[in-house]
Amino acid sequence: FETEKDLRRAIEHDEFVMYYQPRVNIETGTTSSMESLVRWTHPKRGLVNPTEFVPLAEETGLVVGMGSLIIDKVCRQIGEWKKGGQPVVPVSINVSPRQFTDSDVVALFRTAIEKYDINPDLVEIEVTESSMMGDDERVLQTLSRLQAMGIKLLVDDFGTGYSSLSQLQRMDFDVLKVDRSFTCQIDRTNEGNVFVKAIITMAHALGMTVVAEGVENEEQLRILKSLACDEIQGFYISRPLPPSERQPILPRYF
Ligand code: G
Ligand code: G
Ligand code: MN
Ligand code: NA
Repeated sequence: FETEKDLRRAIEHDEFVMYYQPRVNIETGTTSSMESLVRWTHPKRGLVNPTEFVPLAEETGLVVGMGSLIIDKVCRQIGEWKKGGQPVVPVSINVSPRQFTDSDVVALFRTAIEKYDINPDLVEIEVTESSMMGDDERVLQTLSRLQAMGIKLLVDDFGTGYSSLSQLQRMDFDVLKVDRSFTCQIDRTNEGNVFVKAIITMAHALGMTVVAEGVENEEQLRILKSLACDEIQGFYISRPLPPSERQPILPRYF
């Protein structure tokens, strides 16, 4: 449990580092993208996971300052990979609802993309439905502007309370990420498969790429393939890793 004061200091000193977890094409085993996931290098506690501080950051509004650091950090990392001469895959960034309402998120992305001289199609944004629940159209317009820049938009945690059908009617998302809670049912019950199948069919009809999150074993991979899922992410492929352990960044996993 972290205090607000602690978190405020973390932002001032930029105590955050990003880990990267690949998203893999289910047919070819090649990496299509990576999700960036924040970690806090706490001076006393060491590496702290986001489940322990992102909720407090969101409640207090500190997520806006933290999010600005993250956008810069991820774009800088993409620029470094690019300079390293390797082929680079796109990287997705989780953007909290308040980042859309309480900051000029278009300017943040534009500035970082120009600063590190990267192509906007190397940047993707993950949002949950709560980002889009405002009473005005501003968030939708902001998302459209980001998409017009060439940034792909992903619906995160689809199927949970935070992400559902109404969201898909309001925005042309590029990619749908099926929440882990569905994936962990598919190798156990036939009913689990039915839900995932329905989500995949709908997403494809809407022109979206489908990613299953939280894939932990081969059986899940096999079933997802039979259900025409496009991509998988999860411990079966790789845990999130820091850039130093992410070399080469474009392995073929199967
Ligand atoms: O990496 P982990 O599974 O512990 O992440 C837990 C939660 O924290 C996830 O819901 C994820 O969306 C959120 N999270 C991880 N990284 C970031 C980030 O960079 N920004 C924001 N806003 N949330 C993040
Ligand atoms: O909400 P979001 O999808 O952004 O959260 C991603 C989180 O899920 C990260 O914290 C990551 O560490 C975690 N995660 C990634 N792959 C797996 C997996 O295969 N199993 C489990 N249990 N968690 C995972
Ligand atoms: Mn995510
Ligand atoms: Na997710």
